[in-house]
Amino acid sequence: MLKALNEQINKEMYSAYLYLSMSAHCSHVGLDGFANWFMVQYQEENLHAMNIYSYINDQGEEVVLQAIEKPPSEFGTPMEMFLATLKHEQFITKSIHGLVTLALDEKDYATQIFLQWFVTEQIEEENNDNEIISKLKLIGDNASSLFVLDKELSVRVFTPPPAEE
Ligand code: OFO
Repeated sequence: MLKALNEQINKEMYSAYLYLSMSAHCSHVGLDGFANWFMVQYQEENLHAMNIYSYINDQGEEVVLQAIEKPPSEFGTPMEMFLATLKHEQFITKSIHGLVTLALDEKDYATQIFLQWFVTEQIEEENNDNEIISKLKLIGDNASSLFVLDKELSVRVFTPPPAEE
């Protein structure tokens, strides 16, 4: 279980890196709202990694970090970018479900409860991507509608969790 949790930290850090790279790309092509959305996503992924990091520490076990894979830097259209984001989140969902299965197999009930938050979070993450993909489908090649969506995505803010007592 510990090895799998340490591997999940790496997957979350890669997710952060991937979205940071997408944010950089969006800034470069002038889609500042999209860039903001991916920057918030980057912050959320860091938080996911740190949640697992803290859990391993709290259980008196050792966090062992691995190299983070280089993310792509070319992403194509906003639609291609969000399809890639959804695909990546589906991969993460599978990974989280694999962790839950392992926790149950090992009768590790504490970890199973800890992972529930991630199971719920993945529903929200995939839903967010699907909503944006639906909007991008409606927008098609219409540049002015794309800028309206860009404005909409510019208001997303990262909300850090309340500090623990
Ligand atoms: Fe995107 O939820 Fe973590 O990786």
